[in-house]
Amino acid sequence: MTTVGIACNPRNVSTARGKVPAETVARAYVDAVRRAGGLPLLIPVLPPDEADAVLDIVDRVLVIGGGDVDPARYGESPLPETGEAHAGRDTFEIALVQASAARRSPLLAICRGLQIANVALGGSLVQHVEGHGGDVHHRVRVDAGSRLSGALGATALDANSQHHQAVKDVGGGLRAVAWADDGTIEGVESDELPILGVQWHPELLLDRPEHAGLFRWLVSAG
Ligand SMILES: [Mn+2]
Repeated sequence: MTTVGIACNPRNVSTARGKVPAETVARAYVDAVRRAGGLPLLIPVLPPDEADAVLDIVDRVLVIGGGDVDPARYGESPLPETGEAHAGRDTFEIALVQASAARRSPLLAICRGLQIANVALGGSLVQHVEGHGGDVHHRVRVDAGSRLSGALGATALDANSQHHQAVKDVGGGLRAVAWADDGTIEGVESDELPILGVQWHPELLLDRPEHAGLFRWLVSAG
């Protein structure tokens, strides 16, 4: 069975003992991997030099949503709209993306996952975009002939939108392959590496085959 390591979102959660730090993954990601035939394994935030040991165990990686990446990671100062970063998560996920790339191990990056993957490969982010937060839906146009359109089985689709940041300059080896009508980059991939990144949340849209196709790609690619 293909194992998919899902990088956790570290958060403080309320318990009977008050707030405690926890490693979290929304159940929708777990179900999405299982429905695609994969075995999901949750990966906590670890020291970056342990990313390689994780990849000795899991066949591929899913990097999920969450808070903003520290703009210092791409050489900018934070704007007022930018949220506080989790340094440990940024550091570990950058190492996980770079280690996956070094091994040419398949990687699916969703929302913040796309943003951290782009930064890990040398790209930068728009720190605030209007009109993509809340839970609006918008059309996405996908480059015909791209790996992303192959995984989706579509070159145009309706996507949800729960982000306020987006890709600015694409990282080395990546290229933009999907856009909203306002020009916001909604998907990236690489010609050399088995990486797909999308800015929307396909795990919440599994009743539609195009979105489920992204998880089928993750489980079966390579
Ligand atoms: Mn959007």
